Amino acid sequence: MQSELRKKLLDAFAENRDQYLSGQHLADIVGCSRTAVWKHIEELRKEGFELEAVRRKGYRIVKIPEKVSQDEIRLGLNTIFIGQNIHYQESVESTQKIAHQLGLENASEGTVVIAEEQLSGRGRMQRHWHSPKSTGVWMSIILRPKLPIPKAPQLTLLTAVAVVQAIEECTGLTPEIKWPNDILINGKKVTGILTELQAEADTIHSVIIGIGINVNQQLQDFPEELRSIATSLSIEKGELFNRADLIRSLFSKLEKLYLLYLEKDFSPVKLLWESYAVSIGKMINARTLSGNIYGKAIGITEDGVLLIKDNDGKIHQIYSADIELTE
Ligand code: BT5
Repeated sequence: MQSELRKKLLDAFAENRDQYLSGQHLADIVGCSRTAVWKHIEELRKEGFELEAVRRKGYRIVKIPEKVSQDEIRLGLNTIFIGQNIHYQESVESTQKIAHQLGLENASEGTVVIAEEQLSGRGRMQRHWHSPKSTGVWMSIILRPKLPIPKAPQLTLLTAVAVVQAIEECTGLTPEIKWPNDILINGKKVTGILTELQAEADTIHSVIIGIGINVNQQLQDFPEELRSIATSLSIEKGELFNRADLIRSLFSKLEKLYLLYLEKDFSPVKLLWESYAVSIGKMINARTLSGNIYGKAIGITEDGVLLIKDNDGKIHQIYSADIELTE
């Protein structure tokens, strides 16, 4: 209830960014007393919001804190379910871990775990994901599609499309997707996606989609070993970006694509994915658990499986691998 009031208040400020809103007007919109409005405004101030109060005019938001907690993200969020329920913490081991727990506890679809920093962020196969404080987007989203398990990889590809669209919208940069889960700008990794499942028998109970986006890091913020392979939006564009804007845009793109996918299956998403894919049509080396496969990436199947044609003309279906572009 408290948080419902807070959301209405923030929505009112978001819709009237440059105007003063009187205490009474806010109380009417939110449906509470003027004293309650005042209390909420004091709480927002404690969280770092700057709210100007002018006698006989009312309140106006002057500055939003550079954080990615529920309140900053809710300011102008226009989704139905993704991001409507946010678990925010300053510092966590991994947002995946918390999201898994919430998934088991039946958290609603679209629940998101976000942190300012991760102490042991992880990639695929327990690799480390570098997640320094307040410079990137480190989050995990819980979805509950009623799908058979083999379809789950499609959600990684769908998420990649949503991330690319959000980055394009917020920065004007044009990222590319490297199958299955890397988003690159000028050949360097700006985002990684980690899709994990909670399944019962052969159906999905929940999908935990981990997304790590490098936003405001500078080169020296990356450890030595990542400097030649990783980048951030800020390095590429030469300016700093508001992470909450990016997250809102991502929630909105993701929700639209996900609803489209549930209604029309993977085909429309596949077309979009292919338009952003850097690997298709190129010679690649795929390192799989059962060995290396070298050949031309000729496309993805309806299930999101990568197809590689080797030099003998044999077509291999790749379900999971690290790929390297060799041309
Ligand atoms: C991924 O794994 O790319 C998936 C990364 C998912 C991270 C998110 S953050 C929120 C959520 N919570 C988590 O704990 N994880 C998820 P993979 O394809 O295995 O790539 C991992 C490799 O990327 C590492 O071995 C490094 O080489 C490189 N790497 C690590 N940190 C990076 C960074 N910040 N930017 C770019 N590359 C990085």
